Amino acid sequence: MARVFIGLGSNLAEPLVQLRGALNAIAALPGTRLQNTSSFYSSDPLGPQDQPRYVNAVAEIETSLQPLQVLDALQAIELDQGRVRKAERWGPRTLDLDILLFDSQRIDLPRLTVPHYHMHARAFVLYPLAEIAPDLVLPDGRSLNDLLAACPFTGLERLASAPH
Ligand code: A4P
Ligand code: MG
Repeated sequence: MARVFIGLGSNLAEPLVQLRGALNAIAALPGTRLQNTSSFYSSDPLGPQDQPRYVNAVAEIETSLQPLQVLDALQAIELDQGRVRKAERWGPRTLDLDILLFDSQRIDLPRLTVPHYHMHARAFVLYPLAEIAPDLVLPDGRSLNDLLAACPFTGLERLASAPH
């Protein structure tokens, strides 16, 4: 079984509903157990500013699926929840599911880069991650605590509503 962290994000079509739906779908994947979910966070959009705020969260799963099988499954959930891929980079989306970490593997395939390439500097990834895995160390040896120290808690708001 691999220990995998997934970043969830949405800023269209009722983001809280999107994230809850995604968590249910992830929990139902074959060979997979949803171990933990962070709080939901409201976050300033990164990228184009003429889009709504995001809701972000991080989930931890245990899975017997291989990395590309997890990616396929997450992309299927994105499509199922109405995601339309647009050309605009970092534009609004109903649901974005990113594989942040897959055990301590480093993966560099055309379709899949792990750790996710920008996770080390994104508050909306690091703070939810720290809630559920405070002692985490990345494959390159950097600790989550060190990354957090360099990443201010700005533009983030922890939401009171429970993830489930
Ligand atoms: N891909 C490669 N590695 C991975 C991975 N580790 N996990 C490939 C998931 N996918 C991975 O992704 C493009 C391709 O990346 C996929 O086909 C997959 O094979 P995408 O989801 O279609 O495109 P994207 O998400 O628009 O692109 P990108 O560059 O991944 O965007 P990001 O980095 O995910 O940023 N602001 C706030 N506040 N919160 C957000 O969550 N998200 C984005 C999107 C912009 N601004 C945001 C947020
Ligand atoms: Mg993505």
